Amino acid sequence: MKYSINLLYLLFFFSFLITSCGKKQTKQTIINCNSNVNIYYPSGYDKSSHTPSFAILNEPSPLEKVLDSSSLKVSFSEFSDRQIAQVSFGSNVDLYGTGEVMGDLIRNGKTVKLWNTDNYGYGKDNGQRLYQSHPWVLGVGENGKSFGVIADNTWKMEISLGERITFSSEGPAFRIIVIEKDSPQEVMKELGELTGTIELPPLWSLGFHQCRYSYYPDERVKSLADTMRLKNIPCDVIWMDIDYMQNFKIFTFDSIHFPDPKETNDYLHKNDFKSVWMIDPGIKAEKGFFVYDSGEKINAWVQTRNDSVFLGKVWPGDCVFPDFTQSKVSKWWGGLYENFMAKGVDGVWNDMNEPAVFETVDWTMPDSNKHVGDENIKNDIHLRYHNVYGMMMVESSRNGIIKSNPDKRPFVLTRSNFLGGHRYAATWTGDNNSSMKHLKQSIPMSLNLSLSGQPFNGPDIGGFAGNATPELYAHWIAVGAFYPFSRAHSTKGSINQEPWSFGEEVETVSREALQRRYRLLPYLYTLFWESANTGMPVMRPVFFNNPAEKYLRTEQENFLLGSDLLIIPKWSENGQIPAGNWRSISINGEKSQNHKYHPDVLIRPGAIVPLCNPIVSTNSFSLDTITLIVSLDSNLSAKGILYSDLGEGYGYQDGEFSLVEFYAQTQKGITTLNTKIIDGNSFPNDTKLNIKLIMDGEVRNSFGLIEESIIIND
Ligand code: NBV
Repeated sequence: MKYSINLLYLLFFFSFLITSCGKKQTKQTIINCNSNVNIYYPSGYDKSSHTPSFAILNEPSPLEKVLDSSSLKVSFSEFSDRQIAQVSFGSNVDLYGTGEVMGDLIRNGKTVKLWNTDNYGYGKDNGQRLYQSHPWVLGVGENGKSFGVIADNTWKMEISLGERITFSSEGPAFRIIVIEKDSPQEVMKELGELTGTIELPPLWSLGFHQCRYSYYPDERVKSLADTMRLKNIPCDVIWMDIDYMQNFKIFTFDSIHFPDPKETNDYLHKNDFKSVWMIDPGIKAEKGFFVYDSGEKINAWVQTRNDSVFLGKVWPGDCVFPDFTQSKVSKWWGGLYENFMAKGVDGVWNDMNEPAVFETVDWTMPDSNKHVGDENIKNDIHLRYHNVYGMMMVESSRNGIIKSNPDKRPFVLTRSNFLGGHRYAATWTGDNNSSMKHLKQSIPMSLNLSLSGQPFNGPDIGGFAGNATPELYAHWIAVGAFYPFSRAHSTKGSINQEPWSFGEEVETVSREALQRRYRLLPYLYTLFWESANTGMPVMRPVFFNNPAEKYLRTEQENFLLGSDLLIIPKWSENGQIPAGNWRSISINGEKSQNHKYHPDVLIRPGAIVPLCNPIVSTNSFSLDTITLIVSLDSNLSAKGILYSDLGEGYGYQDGEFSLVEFYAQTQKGITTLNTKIIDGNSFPNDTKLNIKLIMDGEVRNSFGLIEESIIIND
């Protein structure tokens, strides 16, 4: 405690120093834009050092009339060799965002370094710089009025959140974009407008993923898949980590352990699984290796300050690194996926893309390395492009995968990324530890990533480094079923960490946890659809229910899945619950309230949550029968929404989807449920509805067909 007060004191002291001594104030220009967005340019702003913007996809349109409506003050200065932007926001504001960070949900008093770092066990720099950079802060003031601040800057930077928000960069002067709205939800939507949102992912990627460093040989992969099915554990995806490659050479397969990857993938597909395979950026510098040779031909590599090819050590030994600032390199890289995907690969995992480089001072390439660029992206040093290296890589991967499989939705998972990079890939939070501390930490971490524009994220369930205990694994899988991205993973040399590895009790907990996730798929998929359309996160902090309520603002154990379900992990002791009659529900017959591991799940008063039948793979997803969990509010009414489509491909863009609303209302003691198809052309009209009206202390069941008005009797 004392320690943190001292730290806070130091932080304020330094921000005071920066604001008062040795500082050279810089003039600024303000451009007022539509939708309450203002852009602030410092006088020394050189466009060519920052454009095209990596974060901003849709430039806000300037207003003709200049307004000075902002309640925030932005100032620019130079201090020593750093460029500084400060945003003053008044008092009583809670700050969030700043991307993938360790520590509390509330970011006030914190400092984060934006320098993408391979940070095993989150040990380096006390976890204050991790794999991704999000120069973004969300502020929530009194009455819920909110703002968002983007420092549109890829250069190495630090964000300190004291009395002011201070961005301090090692690069040239940069612009600040400020969004001001009445609620944090509106700020998130505006962020989605500016950065673009995720594209609708394939349904299978919302299932459970089983990973390990590494499952090999192919027979082990198959027997893992068999055991999943034998034990009736819901699972959609098996992951192939780095050991599937021939001597760690990307786009190759080990001739002994994976002699026929197509056959392995076929086997998985036959058993209703998908496969995801890893691709790293480091390419073995070896003449005769087709990836190296073909890249060499187009001078694809990042250069040293002396204009020679940069060589760095990663898994295969000496490696070269694609320079994704060149569009020809990005295209060449994308093209490499054609034969790879043709082996039946379903998804791609881009790891080590900070980029991580072994045996170097800072575990990456030198700041002075050179990127060649092209007519769109200017040539510049690595200090400028380091934080977006992973983002450029996944954009190139994604484009190549789409080209290879034009009828399928791509799935890419990335370790490194930047604000706006959610457009190209989902993410996981890197190498956490198998510890209760990191399990608890995963909630605020995923929430802040979600509040930084990346809805599709989650940590390694069970923990990556070290060994999970049965107790830890049970807690983790029980909560992990509710992460937007739900994948179990563990490192080489650790004990087995599959759902059945910890004895019968944990196996049962795992099965039940994942059955809960799978029954929730219609709801979850609707949330991803909402996110793709509006930028709203899937996993949300509790204060999203009522941003004006100060007591909800610090809650970081309980969390919301969408707006209608509140997840209460078992370790949550005095967790805050929003006002109103939030009722506990059973998703698949489980009794979670008194369960040792399963989080209690509460439904919002006034919500209707759709469930599908129990399934073990999204391949069997169907809307033949929908269960609706209904909880009436104090006006005795409830409403829910369901989006559905084929879960794959792009038919939904041509109307092959359905958007349905459900309404329940009690009048004169009779509760009736009605359905309204509000959009799309593909809802099965013979869908059976199984309605569960959650009352205080009892559940009333009723059945009917979709187009009927259904009376919920007892
Ligand atoms: O490819 C091996 C691992 C991977 O399992 C993990 O998820 C990544 O974060 N990778 C890092 C490299 C080695 C880690 C020790």
